[in-house]
Amino acid sequence: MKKIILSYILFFVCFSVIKAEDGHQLWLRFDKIQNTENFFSGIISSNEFVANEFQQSWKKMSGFNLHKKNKLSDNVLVIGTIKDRLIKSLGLEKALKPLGKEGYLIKTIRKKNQNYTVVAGNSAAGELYGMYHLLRLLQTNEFSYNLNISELPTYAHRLLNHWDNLDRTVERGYAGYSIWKWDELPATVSPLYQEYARANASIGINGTVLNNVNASPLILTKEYLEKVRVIAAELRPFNLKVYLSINFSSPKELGGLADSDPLNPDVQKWWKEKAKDIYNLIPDFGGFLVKANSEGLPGPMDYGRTHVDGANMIADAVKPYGGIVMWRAFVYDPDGDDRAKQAYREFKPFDGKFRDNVIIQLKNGPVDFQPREPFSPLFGAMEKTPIMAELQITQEYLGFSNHIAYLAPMWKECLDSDTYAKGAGSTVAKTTDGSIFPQKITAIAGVANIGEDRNWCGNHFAQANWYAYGRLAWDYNLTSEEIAEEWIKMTFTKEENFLKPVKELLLSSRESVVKYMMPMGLHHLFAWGHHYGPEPWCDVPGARPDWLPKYYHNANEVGLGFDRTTEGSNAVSQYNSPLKEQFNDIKTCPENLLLWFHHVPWNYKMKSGKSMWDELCYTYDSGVQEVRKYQKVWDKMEKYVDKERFKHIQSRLKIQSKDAVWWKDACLLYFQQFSQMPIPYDIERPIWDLEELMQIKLDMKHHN
Ligand code: BDP
Repeated sequence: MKKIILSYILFFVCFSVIKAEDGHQLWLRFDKIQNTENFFSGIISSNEFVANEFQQSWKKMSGFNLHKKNKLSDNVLVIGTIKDRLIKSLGLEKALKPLGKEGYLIKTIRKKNQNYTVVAGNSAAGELYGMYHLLRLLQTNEFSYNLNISELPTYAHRLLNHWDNLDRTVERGYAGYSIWKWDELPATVSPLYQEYARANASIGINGTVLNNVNASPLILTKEYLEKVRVIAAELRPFNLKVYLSINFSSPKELGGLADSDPLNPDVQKWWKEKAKDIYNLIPDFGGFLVKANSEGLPGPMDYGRTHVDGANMIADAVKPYGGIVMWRAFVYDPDGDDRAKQAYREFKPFDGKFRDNVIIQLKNGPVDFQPREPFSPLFGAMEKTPIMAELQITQEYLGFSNHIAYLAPMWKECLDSDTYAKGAGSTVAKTTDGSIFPQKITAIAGVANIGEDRNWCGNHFAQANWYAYGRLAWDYNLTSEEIAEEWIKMTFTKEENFLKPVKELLLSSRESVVKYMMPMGLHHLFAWGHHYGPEPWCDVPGARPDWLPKYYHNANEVGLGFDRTTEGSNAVSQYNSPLKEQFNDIKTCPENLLLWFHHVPWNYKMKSGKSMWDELCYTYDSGVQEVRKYQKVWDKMEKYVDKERFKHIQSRLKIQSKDAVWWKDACLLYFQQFSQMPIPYDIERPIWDLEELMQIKLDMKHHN
């Protein structure tokens, strides 16, 4: 009998230790940490909400709550704002001044042989972000009695963009249905909203656009605005503002007006009234995101007007309430000679003509969110109009939630690119954060990878991209490595034998995707109808040429690539010197962008001494080999990870390995028809025939 009871107890003990890990807690797991009893003797805070947030997480890490105190004592934790007498009495006023509304200090103050840990901001938002930073220090073993941290965000508006439709499908979403449960709102409020808000606040994200840029006019109906009001109320305590994408035709579609012409006074009035209604419901509403005259959506040009007319009309409507308009520059029409030139061509002439509450939202690259693009030349080209970068967190073009691709290196590549707008050092980051051009508004946006899946992102490792986006939006000077390290420690373990190899895997993962999908500047080789697999041969009669891979790769007997030099589309001329000369010359063009800017002969000699064709083959193959290596690395990690997450990543890597081979074989076998050169004999042989690959048609109805 004794034996049976014992084995029961053992069973339950073991069960609780290896309990299933669904990843829902993200990086906010707050695993137990050692010696916590010595960390803080109690807590002083006038902000109930922030103190409670801290206590909840602290309890998970330590097993107990901190006593509330009202007087300083040794090792006490103080969280407050400059309005608190205590914070003033500690002499922090001067240090807090330059930190703005959202910045904070975390300091160990030593007085009369006592240590106080102080988290202080100028506002509740500062306190909140400082508190989460302190939690991060605790989670990553970085807490000490020697803290002297002072932070403020680089961008004022740090937004997520949800491409979520009102029917709860998510455009380019790979993590299930939308977290916004429109059908049950406003009556039922999902606990997901606050969990989502907490996760965002913990990494400094302070705004969210709830609905798809391909916006339904319905979002502006009374019925939906009431639902939006409820979501806004859930997010507000976490300093997360709500914004909406709008359909430019709303006055006509919804208001029954004859048109939506921005110069029509009735249309202007309609927007003003709509803004008033919204702000009545949601006084801290952030503003509008607009995709207009892009991919068939309505816009001011339908009425012979301009982006300026459209944006300014909407800006005037939200101006009295402090709202902003993010007007997207993702525009391209089928008649242009080079899609990569359009945003610059269309927007540059309007520099200085927008209202001061308009900001232009620009994708990192000039075409779309390809695995590698040069930065868009419009960055740094508008001196009197603020521009914000739009990054894509969801992996539309990087293997959906199947492939592991840690994207911080890709975003940093863009943000750190020198535009030479005002001489050397004018990085994309600096042309958008107000340090080079005076900007009233600074902002950054990331297209979310979030859905209803228990693990939020469809892949445990894709959570790292949500995390990294937030951290970079707060401080783009952080390195990809620092961010990966924080994330791994909080999400998995601090164990060095796990941390090191997994960090290396993450750091190289995006480059591996580039290698097996589209190396050396290749782009848009995707299949028709979805952006997952390869179809460089794709030809759809009557389709827009710029929607077909051939438009981009131009493979022929001579060579491969898009000639954007002065001899070709001359897209190089949109870049400042010395970049335009550097890109224009095949010898100085960076080799990882060679086929973006040049049509290169198959036997062109690369820096390695290999022919372009051989280099292409070896690069594809190294992409495949790297994923194989990731499998080996991951299998060794089994003992450090719970079963559920281990298996999940293991199975994703299998898919990624197969897909990498699919990509390599499809592209090499197809291009070989033009190069007529052998695939170097020392690399892995194709396992497919081109004809077989050309038959593959994925059913991507829900994913394209
Ligand atoms: C493309 C996506 C499409 C988006 C569009 C956009 O394929 O779903 O609507 O970008 O950003 O990359 O507007």
